[in-house]
Amino acid sequence: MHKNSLQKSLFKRYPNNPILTAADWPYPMNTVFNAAATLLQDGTTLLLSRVEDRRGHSHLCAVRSKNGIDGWQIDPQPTLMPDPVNYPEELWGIEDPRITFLPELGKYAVVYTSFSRGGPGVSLALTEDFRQFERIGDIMPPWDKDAAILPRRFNGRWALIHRPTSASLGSHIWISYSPDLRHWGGHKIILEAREGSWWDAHKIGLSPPPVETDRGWLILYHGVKETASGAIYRLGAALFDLEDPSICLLRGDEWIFGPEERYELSGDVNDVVFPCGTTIGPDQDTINIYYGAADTSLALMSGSIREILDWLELHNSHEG
Ligand code: BMA
Repeated sequence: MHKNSLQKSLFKRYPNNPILTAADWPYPMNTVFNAAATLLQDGTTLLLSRVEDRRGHSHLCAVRSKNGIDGWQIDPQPTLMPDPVNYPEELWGIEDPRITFLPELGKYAVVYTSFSRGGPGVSLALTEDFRQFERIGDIMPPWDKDAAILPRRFNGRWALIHRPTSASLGSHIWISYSPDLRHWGGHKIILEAREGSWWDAHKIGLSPPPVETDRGWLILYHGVKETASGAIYRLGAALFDLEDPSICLLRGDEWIFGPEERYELSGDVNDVVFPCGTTIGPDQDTINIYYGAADTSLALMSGSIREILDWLELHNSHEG
């Protein structure tokens, strides 16, 4: 019996999870996890998955499916490889992408973690087809990760949600703005990690890119609890103002999704669920969430945006 079986879950796991594992891959590698997701113009689901090779370095590989569930076509070669000669910040790999379609540019923004000697930083590339990429390069220096761009400008400026870490301040979620996607400023904390025994104490980060709803920007974020047997990565929710995404309207008290199934509890890193991408169904309410499980495989769950927002209203708490 699952520990949460007495509580109604907001999400249903796909029964044949995991949807993608190393066994599916057309070339040698170690693991596939933490994939960005988007729906292409023709309705195809594209996942840009993080693939870790057998040196331990990651690259990105595109996989496509007509129904977003099975029949995945995996690119026969890595789609986006680290390029440390031209981008030294990519020395030890590129990880954990998030995709946002930017209608103003007619391009997808792919924000990913570049793993440099200085630690993880945030990099940006633009693409129209996930075959050719225009690298903008490092947009936030180390330590910084878990970033995504919002799909439109606010008062003329693009907005980036990200998670810098510093010894004195800790690991909270920030927003920064840019007139041109290259120069960023106006940095501000928008959601703080809680403290003490909370599930999201000390370290939080954006998971998938914010989802626009009629009540505000829905942010699903991961919270990390340090325990005697290691860290537990779970998912929580918060809602931000539609016109000013730096304003937090609601924040859930409990986590809404955590590791319970075998493939989430055990793998290269135990006790991790780590979503980096969502797609929205034709009913405009179903949210499909693609998540890395135990840093080893890719899994899928779905829920209802309306139910998550209703839950947030009942569970709103700004205590820390
Ligand atoms: C985080 C990120 C994720 C990873 C998670 C658990 O810090 O590096 O890529 O899934 O740790 O190992």
